[in-house]
Amino acid sequence: MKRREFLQVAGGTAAGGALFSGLTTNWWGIDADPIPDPKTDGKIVPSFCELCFWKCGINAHVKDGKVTKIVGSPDHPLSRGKLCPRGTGGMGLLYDPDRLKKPLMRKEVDGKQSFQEVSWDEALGFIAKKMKKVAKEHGPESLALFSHGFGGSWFKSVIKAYGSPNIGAPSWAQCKGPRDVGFDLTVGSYLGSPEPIDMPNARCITLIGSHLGENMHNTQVQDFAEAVGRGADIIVVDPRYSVAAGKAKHWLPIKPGTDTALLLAWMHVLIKEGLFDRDYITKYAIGLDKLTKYLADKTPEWAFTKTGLEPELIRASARTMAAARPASIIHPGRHATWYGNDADRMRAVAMLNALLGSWGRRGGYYLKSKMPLAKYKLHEKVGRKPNRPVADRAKGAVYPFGGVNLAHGFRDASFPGYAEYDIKAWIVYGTNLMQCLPDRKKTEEAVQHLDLMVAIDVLPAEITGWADVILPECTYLERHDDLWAAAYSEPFVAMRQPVVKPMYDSKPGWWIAKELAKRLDLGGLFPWTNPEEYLRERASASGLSFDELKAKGVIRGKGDPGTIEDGIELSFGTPSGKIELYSQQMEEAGLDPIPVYRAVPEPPPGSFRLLFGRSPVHTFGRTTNNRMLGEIKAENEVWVNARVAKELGLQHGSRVMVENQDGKKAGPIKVKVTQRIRHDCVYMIHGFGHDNKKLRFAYGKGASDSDLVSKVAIDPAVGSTGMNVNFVTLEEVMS
Ligand SMILES: Nc1nc2c(c(=O)[nH]1)N[C@H]1C(S)=C(S)[C@@H](COP(=O)(O)OP(=O)(O)OC[C@H]3O[C@@H](n4cnc5c(=O)[nH]c(N)nc54)[C@H](O)[C@@H]3O)O[C@H]1N2
Ligand SMILES: Nc1nc2c(c(=O)[nH]1)N[C@H]1C(S)=C(S)[C@@H](COP(=O)(O)OP(=O)(O)OC[C@H]3O[C@@H](n4cnc5c(=O)[nH]c(N)nc54)[C@H](O)[C@@H]3O)O[C@H]1N2
Ligand code: SF4
Ligand SMILES: [Mo]
Repeated sequence: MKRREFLQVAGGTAAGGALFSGLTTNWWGIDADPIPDPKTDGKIVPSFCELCFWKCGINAHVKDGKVTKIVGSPDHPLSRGKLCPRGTGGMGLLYDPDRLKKPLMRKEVDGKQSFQEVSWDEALGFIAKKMKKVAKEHGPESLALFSHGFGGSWFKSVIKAYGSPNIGAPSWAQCKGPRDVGFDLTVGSYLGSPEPIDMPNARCITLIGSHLGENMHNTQVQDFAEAVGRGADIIVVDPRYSVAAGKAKHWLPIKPGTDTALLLAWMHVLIKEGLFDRDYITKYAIGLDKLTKYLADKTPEWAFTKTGLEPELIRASARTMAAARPASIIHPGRHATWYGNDADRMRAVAMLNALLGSWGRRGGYYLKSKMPLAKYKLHEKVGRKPNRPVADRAKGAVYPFGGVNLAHGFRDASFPGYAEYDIKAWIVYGTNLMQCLPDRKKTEEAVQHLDLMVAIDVLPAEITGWADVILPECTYLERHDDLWAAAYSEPFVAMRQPVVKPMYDSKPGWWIAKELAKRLDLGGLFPWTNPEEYLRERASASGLSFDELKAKGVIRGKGDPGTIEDGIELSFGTPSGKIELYSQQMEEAGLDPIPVYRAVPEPPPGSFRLLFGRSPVHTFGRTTNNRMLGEIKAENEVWVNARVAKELGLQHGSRVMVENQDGKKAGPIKVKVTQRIRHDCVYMIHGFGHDNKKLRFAYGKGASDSDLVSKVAIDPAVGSTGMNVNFVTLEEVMS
């Protein structure tokens, strides 16, 4: 029998709660003191959203202890009084009947494994004991913390103090890693989140993939809408006619995987036709001569043979973006892990922006500001210092610019002998590794090698079914988190506070972390009894009024000037101190100093490249069980080009199984027959196709693209996993 069978999580019962009354009452008792809501006669509590990672300011309306609606905070720079549909649907998570309700432990009785409800004391006692054993037998470095989402900060502090450097999230090597590295190599800055782009003042915005409007990061979509409303030119490069493409002056339906060729050809046109910002480049950049020479033969005609895009369309779009410079943005995107040559593509994006003179310019990229926050014990280096390197890469593997830990690397290091030492324990906070890491089977196998596996979640996501212990965190509407000092055009500090008390026997992350720390003899990290005490002290040490934070949820600061037009003197964090159009760093690492277009394998005849993206009303798989949002979109479809569908005999609404090159299957899923996608690829929204029955609403609805991403292409500079390299066939299911 497997060491860990996948178990469906049983829901908690009300009766269980009485057993552990010492811990179940809301002894911290801190509903924020809210202000009356004149319209509903209820209360309004300001806080910030966690339906995705953008963290907009919310005003939650509460009546009789129940949240009645959630709206955007007018005071908060990221929401400006508006939310995206997901944020508005936060009650669908709070009142989700499938929520995790009590701590659960995997127990084996007569050879049969099941989850049993236990007290917090038993669950945390067990975890602490196992963690001590792992530390003693294998060293504390053998524990990996996977943590995604703002609430993970408490656990990061505990795990650092415990002595492990192995902390990672899928938001790097499965998301923006290559983008940040591409920009860092070129202009000396990771872009981070929110991206520093001044879209409201842009006169041209070019989107490469980046499907704004479907990708629903609130402020960006507001900014994009403002730019469109003002008549900015929009250029969209996407094999799919995205929502944003519907607003575009030029839509470039590119052959997937060939964007670097297009970027090189665009730069060729800007240089050849003298359309680039020569003064800016002369002052701020190095390597123009080498780049010019390299680009000599990267003509639109050359790019046509790679991308399938008409040379005249390439020229016309290059001229459009140049006419608007420097208020012309090539959007950096976010989910950049596509083909394994992604850092190079993103370098080309950064270089094209440089030729347009957009870095540090109004209507281009601004430099962010941030308000300083006082450090507290939690943020200091305390506890044991790790004395082994991070275990995220194979022995001998070198990713010269992989500055951030690789989440899939910790998974792989759980197989004996892969890394310098083995990972023996996982704590998984707020990330559904079974859906977000490529090659799910490998993730399932990795779990079998562990001595301890803990999942901290709000829902019975697939990952929880593989845990030894499941800890039910309360939702973002029921807890405090640490202060957030955002780096943005205008700096601000925001505070999350409970809108209502935690339901069931769920607990806030800070409480769970604090109780765990105590049992690990690290209690000194949390020298306070309730978080208001800590937050008040930290706010005041940072020169901020806690009472103002509590009343408004946010304090806005005055930013430094962010653009040349505002009066900054530009400097760059690259080795040369300039924009690098030719990268010595890459050359020294044995990689290409100028981005090279490299063809990626093509789907064999009869197969299609699997592409995926976002729904405006869902965040990955974390909202697909949300019944409020499910009313708008309850399942995904697979987009199939109309001509292809005809050839395959598929109708709109036909149900198909999707199978990839490795025999992995997903579905059944409905077909969306559309002219809005090329013939060589199919497309799905990520986050559907849950197979944990305890997600009663989402279970079995649609299909999971993750089940089909069994192959990846690793970026040699970053170590990130390009995932758009899987090919699928469709087979109709007759019912
Ligand atoms: N509503 C909603 N919004 C979200 C999220 C969410 O879950 N829900 N998630 C957030 C997160 S964490 C991220 S990282 C971002 C991701 O959002 P983006 O950064 O916008 O993601 P992409 O992968 O660039 O965008 C997918 C688009 O790229 C196109 N595409 C696929 N392959 C290619 C190609 O080879 N070339 C080109 N030019 N286009 C291609 C697809 O057709 C699709 O339109 O969204 C964020 N916003
Ligand atoms: N196949 C495929 N893989 C992908 C992507 C894709 O498009 N396709 N996208 C990639 C990208 S861009 C990213 S950023 C990653 C994201 O991948 P994940 O980090 O896995 O993101 P989510 O799917 O939002 O999973 C979040 C988990 O946190 C839980 N959760 C929600 N709120 C809370 C909370 O307050 N506390 C706790 N403790 N848990 C909570 C949810 O129930 C869910 O289980 O996935 C990457 N992987
Ligand atoms: S973009 Fe939407 S889901 Fe994300 S934080 Fe803002 S309101 Fe919440
Ligand atoms: Mo992401």
